Amino acid sequence: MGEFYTGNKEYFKGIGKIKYEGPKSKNPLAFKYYDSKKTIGKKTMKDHLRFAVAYWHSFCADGTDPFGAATIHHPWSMNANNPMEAAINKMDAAFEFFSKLGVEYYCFHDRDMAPEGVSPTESEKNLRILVSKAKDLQKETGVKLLWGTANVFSNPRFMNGAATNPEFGVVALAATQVKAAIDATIELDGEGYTFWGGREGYMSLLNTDLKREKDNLARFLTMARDYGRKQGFKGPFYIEPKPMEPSKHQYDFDTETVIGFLRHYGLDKDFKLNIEANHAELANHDFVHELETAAVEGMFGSVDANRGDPRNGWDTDQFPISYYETAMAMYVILKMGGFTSGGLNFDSKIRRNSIEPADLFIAHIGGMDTFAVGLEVAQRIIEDAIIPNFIENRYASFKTGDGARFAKGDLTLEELSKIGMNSGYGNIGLTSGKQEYLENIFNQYLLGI
Ligand code: XLS
Ligand code: CA
Ligand code: CA
Repeated sequence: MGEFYTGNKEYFKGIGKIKYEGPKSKNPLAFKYYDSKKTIGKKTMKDHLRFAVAYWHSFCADGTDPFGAATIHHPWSMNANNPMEAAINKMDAAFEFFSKLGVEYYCFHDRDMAPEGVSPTESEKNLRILVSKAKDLQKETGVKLLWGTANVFSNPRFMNGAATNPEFGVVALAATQVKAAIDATIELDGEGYTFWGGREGYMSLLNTDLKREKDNLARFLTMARDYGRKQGFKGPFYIEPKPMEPSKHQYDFDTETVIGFLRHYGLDKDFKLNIEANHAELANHDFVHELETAAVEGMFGSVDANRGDPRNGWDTDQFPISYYETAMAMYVILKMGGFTSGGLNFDSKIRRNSIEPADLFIAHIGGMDTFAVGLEVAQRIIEDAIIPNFIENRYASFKTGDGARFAKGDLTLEELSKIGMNSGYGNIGLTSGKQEYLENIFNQYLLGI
């Protein structure tokens, strides 16, 4: 192929391969900080960041919101004679976009890629046709699949949930989709498979058997895990926490809840976390809190890169723009050795009034630049080691003497209490936490000083 892929028709006309032009460039269609080949530490930016484009937001979402109709009219859908033709055109547009932007990965739901048919058999057939086209385009462009998933929340049949639905028949229909989506992920060499429990939760406890629903969810995930492994899928399964919306309460509330759930049901060896920034915010957590919580438990998998709006409480899925947030995120990710199977998937959508085709590029360029800056800042923090050393030294009292015995689990409560008794009140523990000092240093790193 040439510099980028175009099918029978070029959808993003007038936009070529997006290039790195450096921080002084005013070209909206150029990278200012993301220089794919630049080495940071031991790896290139590209290998650190493992960017993915989300098929659903970028090629399916049309700006519809609860108060108004579509504003973004995709040429690949508008001029097609039927849903399958639209899906085929959409895939050409998607791979044109991936190859012009220069991302390594994409992510998809079954229904983003192929339309539902009149029966489960026809739906599977539709998906297989598009998967075979995707396989060819992946080969042609070198773009890879980060993860696949099944949309078992949009169709009205899932209004009461998928795996947690009170009707067994709906649970079985969710299984037909999940099985086919796992097959598609394997066929496309996907590196992971995601479960986001959109409607796996409840609206009211007056109609819900919470224990049964959680058991059913675990049973369903176990079956999916067993099927995937039987078919030779070696990658991680991801659970993506979200506290609410569309349900009032979702079972995968946040990282800590999901880890507890996975361990309780014996799924923690095969499942990891896919952490979304906006969902962290909805759970009243910082994004970095969710990342760190997963990382310290060895459960971190992948990231859905986006942001919410601090002034409202719903899932706005905006593109990341905060250097502070991406620097903190990349610091956690670098500290634990970087991504293994996961990556940074832009689960972000352009605003309803961003209606020019170029807006989709500009949004992704901004997100990629923001993470590139975050990566550079995080690398500085690690190389300089002031912050990591500060944290290490803060716990120095657990490294020697009785503190070390405590850390090893060698003390009883009686012994510990006696140590306290003997030491007296004195000045123990009155050491400054130095938060402001560390925040100031962090700001210096942000400006590259
Ligand atoms: C919705 C979720 C969804 C998952 C994939 O809020 O973010 O898009 O990432 O099903
Ligand atoms: Ca997401
Ligand atoms: Ca979201």
